Amino acid sequence: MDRRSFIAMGGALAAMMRAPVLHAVETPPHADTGNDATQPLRFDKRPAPQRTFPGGQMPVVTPNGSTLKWSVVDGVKVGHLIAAACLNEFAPGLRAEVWGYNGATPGPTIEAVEGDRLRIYVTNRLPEPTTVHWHGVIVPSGMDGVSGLNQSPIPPGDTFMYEITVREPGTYMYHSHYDEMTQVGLGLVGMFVVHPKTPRGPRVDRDFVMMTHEWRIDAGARRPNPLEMTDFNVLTFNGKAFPATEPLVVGVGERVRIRLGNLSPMDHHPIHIHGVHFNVTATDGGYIRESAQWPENTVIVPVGATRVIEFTPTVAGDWAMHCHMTHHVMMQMGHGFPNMVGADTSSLDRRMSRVLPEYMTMGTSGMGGMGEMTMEMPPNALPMRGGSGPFSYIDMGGMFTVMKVRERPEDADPNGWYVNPPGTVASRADPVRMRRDGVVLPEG
Ligand SMILES: [Cu+2]
Repeated sequence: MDRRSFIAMGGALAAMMRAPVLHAVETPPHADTGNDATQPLRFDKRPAPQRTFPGGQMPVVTPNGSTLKWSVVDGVKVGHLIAAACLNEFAPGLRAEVWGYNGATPGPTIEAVEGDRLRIYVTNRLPEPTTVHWHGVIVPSGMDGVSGLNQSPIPPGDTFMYEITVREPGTYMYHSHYDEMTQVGLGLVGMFVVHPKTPRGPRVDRDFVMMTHEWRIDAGARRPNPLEMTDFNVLTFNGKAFPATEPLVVGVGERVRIRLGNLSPMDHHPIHIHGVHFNVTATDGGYIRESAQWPENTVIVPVGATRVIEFTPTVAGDWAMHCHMTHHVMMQMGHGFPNMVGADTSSLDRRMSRVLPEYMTMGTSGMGGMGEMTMEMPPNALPMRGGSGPFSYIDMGGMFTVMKVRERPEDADPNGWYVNPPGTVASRADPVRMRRDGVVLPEG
């Protein structure tokens, strides 16, 4: 191939990749929190959970999300998933057009009981074919959803029917299995929970579903870039970046289950929870018998896997829950900066101020305060952003949320902060006390 035809081919390829996606965009009601970037976020109080599943099991709660509605026809649970482009507000100030199910990413959580017969219609309103794979659920081969291997892809505008009986209780997922890089990357993912007919292990009081994802959204861009392979800059729990992540309100002494799922394109997420020790009780391969459960503070959730953790909080408070990869609690400008830590830029700043009076080099003493700075930003961007906390600004964003452990969770305001008993908050040391304790500052 000569240089000219190579360039022409490259041009055609580039044009193809920029091909506009033409279709109606549905705006899901819960994708917009109704807040703009200047207003503090408010979350609604959730009604007390009711034990509506066999053996008194709790229904799952998907923070920031919803559960798929069933209608029952001749004993079969019938549901409908519509794959389409939709707007997702990642956090106030940043929206992008993603691909989701029923107007959201992740799609509604599918919740069923062991032995249920499910009939799920899938309508394709995407500009290209799609399928749905029921990740971890054992189904007939022809219902497994791998395009070309198990079925023909669903053409745009068409509706296919999947019918399965869920025999193995557990924590699973669902996602597109056609053009996975684009479709999973753009958000065609969801969780799939099957409750056992007879409860296993200790009865839980709270049952949460949390799905991790990662996105590349350049400042000002309308859509995430599904071609990104390494440099993700928006990290989410259930499609939201902190401070838009809905807090988990739980009670002291309650048994809490969190079902974590990861369909990020490329990264495993070590999810760390403060204030509790937990056990890993199940994966998408089944339950872990009690003698084999492993206590942890951090559980790594690999790409394409679920991890179920259970614990009983004993200490009331506001406890951080986040991915422990430090770049996964940052936003769009969290990396890709020149390293200025420790650099002396005073003479540069002096000279720059002659032409730009406001100029100041940032990052020389670390980057902790950057989220609070008000900078001129491109529209639709969250370069560096966390959220306000009870003491000061919380300088983490992305895959971060707060678990609010309360003595009386039924009365707790999800927007409120823990009131610390006197004498239990770290604060400035008293010099007299320091001297008495023999703490002497070294010279320098
Ligand atoms: Cu992570």
